[in-house]
Amino acid sequence: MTSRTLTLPLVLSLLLGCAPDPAVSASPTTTVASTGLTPLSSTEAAKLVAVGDPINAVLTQAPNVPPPITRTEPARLQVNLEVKEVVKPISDGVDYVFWTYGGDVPGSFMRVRQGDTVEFHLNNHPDNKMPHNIDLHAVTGPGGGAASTFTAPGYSSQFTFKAANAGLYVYHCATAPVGMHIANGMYGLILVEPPGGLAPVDHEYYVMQGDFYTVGKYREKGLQPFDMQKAIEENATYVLFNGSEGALVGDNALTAKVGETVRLYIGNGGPNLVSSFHLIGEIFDKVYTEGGTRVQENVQTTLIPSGGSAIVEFTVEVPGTYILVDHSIFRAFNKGAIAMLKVEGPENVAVYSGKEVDAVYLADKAGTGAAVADAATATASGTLSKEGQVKAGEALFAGTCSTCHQADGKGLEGVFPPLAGSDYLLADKQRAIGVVINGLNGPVTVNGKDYTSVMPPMSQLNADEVANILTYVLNAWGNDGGVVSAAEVTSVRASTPRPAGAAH
Ligand code: HEC
Ligand SMILES: [Cu+2]
Repeated sequence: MTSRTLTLPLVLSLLLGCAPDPAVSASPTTTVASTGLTPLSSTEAAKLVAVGDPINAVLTQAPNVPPPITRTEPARLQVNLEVKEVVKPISDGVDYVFWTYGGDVPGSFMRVRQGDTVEFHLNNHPDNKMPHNIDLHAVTGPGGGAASTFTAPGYSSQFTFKAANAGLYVYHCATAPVGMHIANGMYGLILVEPPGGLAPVDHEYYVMQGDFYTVGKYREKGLQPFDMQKAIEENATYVLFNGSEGALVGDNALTAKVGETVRLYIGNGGPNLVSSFHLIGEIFDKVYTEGGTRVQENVQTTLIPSGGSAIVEFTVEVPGTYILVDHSIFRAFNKGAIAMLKVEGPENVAVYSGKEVDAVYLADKAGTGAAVADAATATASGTLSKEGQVKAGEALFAGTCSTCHQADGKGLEGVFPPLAGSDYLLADKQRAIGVVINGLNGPVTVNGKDYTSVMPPMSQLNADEVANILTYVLNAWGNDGGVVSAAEVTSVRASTPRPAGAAH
């Protein structure tokens, strides 16, 4: 990957500690091997005195980041943050009661300058049910502000702190039970820029991981309550970027153009899991490890602790869809920890020869994901048609079954039996449901040919998904039709003895 290039005036302004002029473009005059930010010491910063009238801080909702600070003096900055308890989708057809800073998960992004005096107002909306507070990791002082900001519904509280240390900091609620408040989405990021700021880039985005615990299984429909026991056992139902499955996929993906520089402010709210943050098909040119001021270079995967952060920077050189994951990979494919960065622009065959193979990674998010979402909504309201099942099933088949049985359902001679025109499949619907739920261990004869192989149980699929996939299979490639309902799947599942804990 390329190293950053800076113009001489910009370098000088950085060295002199002035704010970089955003109008200065990065033309390749001088190359600087940056070793990180050049912050003041916290003792120096703590002595700075605010200049001028108080100003209102710009707060943004993820994935947006407030603009870089161009002030050259410390200020008195007023932050107004409202806590709202809201019902929102956590996945297609699945709702959850989130507790939020600013209405969204993660909470509003705050950007301040090192040495600023921050006058912090926490407002707990009158419709809320719970008291809340805030612990900002950027604060020096007991509880990071927690005790001073304990606020009942319908009240506001205020405290003031000096942003003495530069870096990217997590904030979160610290009201008992603390784990529950965090698990419900009460966390966000505050960036404390050193006086010289960060080098200009083309795009800055805000992405924050969190783990969620619901009484229902992954993707089980309806309003799902928080499950305290699962949280204590650290057995996450969902692991998500920006608070919902699909928050950053498809039309909501992050975007960039070939040749542009991207900076991600990544946080991990937890409450429990440590993130192995990775961007498939990219290498981080720079990582401000743990959100501090030192830079590590050429990093593939960076570890982000619960209650920690990282700043990553890279240049995109090849067009296509890049997938952000927690590389603890079951979380990506089976708990929702997937986000996308879509890069547009001319191919760059010198760097990469072409041919996109991302479908394997994207599974049902590859493009037809809308059909799955529609089916989920229709199922929840009891109005899903056979056509709806077929459409959703097609998308799920592409992400789940086609790797082995192939997109045309013909399988692979001697290895994977066909589903198109399969006498085995079409003879017995209950048996076919059983194969998908429990897998199949050869020998088996399909259309006169013997297979002695293994199909793993597809236990990650819920009853709706199995029903939709099989309805698609029964109506594709000249198969003679038929419908499989979620109720039939549930009854086959109930009649099959399974080891305890095997159901996802
Ligand atoms: C990892 C590869 C793999 C995946 C993924 C897979 N299968 Fe299979 N499937 C097999 C193999 C191998 C067999 C034959 C097993 C044997 O020899 O006993 C099989 C057998 C079957 C059969 C019975 C034989 C036939 O051809 O009618 C059905 C039905 C079936 N699979 C459906 C599915 C569906 C639906 C999915 C997606 C939910 C799926 N499979 C996913 C490998 C796979
Ligand atoms: Cu709270």
